[in-house]
Amino acid sequence: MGFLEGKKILVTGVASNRSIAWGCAEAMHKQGAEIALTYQNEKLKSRVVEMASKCGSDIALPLDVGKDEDIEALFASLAKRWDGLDAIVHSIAFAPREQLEGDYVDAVTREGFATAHEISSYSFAALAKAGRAMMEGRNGALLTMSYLGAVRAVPHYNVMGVAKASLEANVRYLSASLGPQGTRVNAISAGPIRTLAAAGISDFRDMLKKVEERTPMRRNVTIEEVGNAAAFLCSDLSSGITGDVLYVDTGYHILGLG
Ligand code: NAD
Ligand code: 0WE
Repeated sequence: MGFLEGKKILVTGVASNRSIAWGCAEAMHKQGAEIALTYQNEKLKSRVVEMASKCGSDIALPLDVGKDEDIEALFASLAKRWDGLDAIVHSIAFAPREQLEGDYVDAVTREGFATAHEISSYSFAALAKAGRAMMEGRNGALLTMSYLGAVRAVPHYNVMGVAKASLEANVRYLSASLGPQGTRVNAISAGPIRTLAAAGISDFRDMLKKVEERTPMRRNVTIEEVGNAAAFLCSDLSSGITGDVLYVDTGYHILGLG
């Protein structure tokens, strides 16, 4: 029997079969969880519907986290299918493309900063707030995806790093706020993975190669590995862990002079 048997888990951020969110959904389904997926727009709908069916689910709902009405409608729809919710996986980030190029001070703008923070950090609190009622009193878990750029200045990651620092602080504040009702809140800080969000980032290949050469395990991490850690953090096996950031990066973050 899987360690997520009987759990109902909402997974956001599936855009392709390379998405970290997909690694999470598959790993959680394997452990016996019931899964619901969300898709950002109509273009992604049919793909996400099909991927939901691969994890035995017929629940695929629209969610653009830039829209308050989408967030409200999501939990209203979910409440019609499920009597409660055990976990939410937030696997969403966005900054305008120009923000992720060149020098930070040259690139940053008021609008780029606001968008990155709204879509990549505020949205996690917004999902926590809207999902709170359905999660109350059932040992719930919230999980989000971060990156090393939250705590180190990584070239070109720029305002996304500042937004990930906000996201990790969000994890701590949400965990203090929701702990009393039994909801735990954590993040995984994943190593670089070739996904749609990484496509078109110039030099991403070089970055993967550099990490592979230097990291303790001498290879990059996979979405299956991130998914398995995510399954653990959304399960009762991690019942004593909240407010924390778990690095799933083949050890890269422990290096000094890599
Ligand atoms: P991905 O492109 O597969 O997933 C990103 C998701 O964000 C997509 O599904 C997209 O639809 C969604 N999204 C963007 N704007 C949205 C909006 N307004 N409303 C709803 N959804 C929106 O890429 P990924 O690498 O799987 O990214 C998932 C998470 O993992 C992100 O938070 C990213 O920062 C984080 N992460 C990625 C890496 C990496 O190297 N790929 C490393 C560490 C952390
Ligand atoms: O969080 C991310 C990337 C998130 C992301 C990606 C895009 C590309 C398309 C956010 N916004 C956008 N906007 C777009 O228009 N990662 C952890 C992957 C990533 O991106 C980098 C990295 C790493 C790692 C960018 C520069 C340097 C390193």
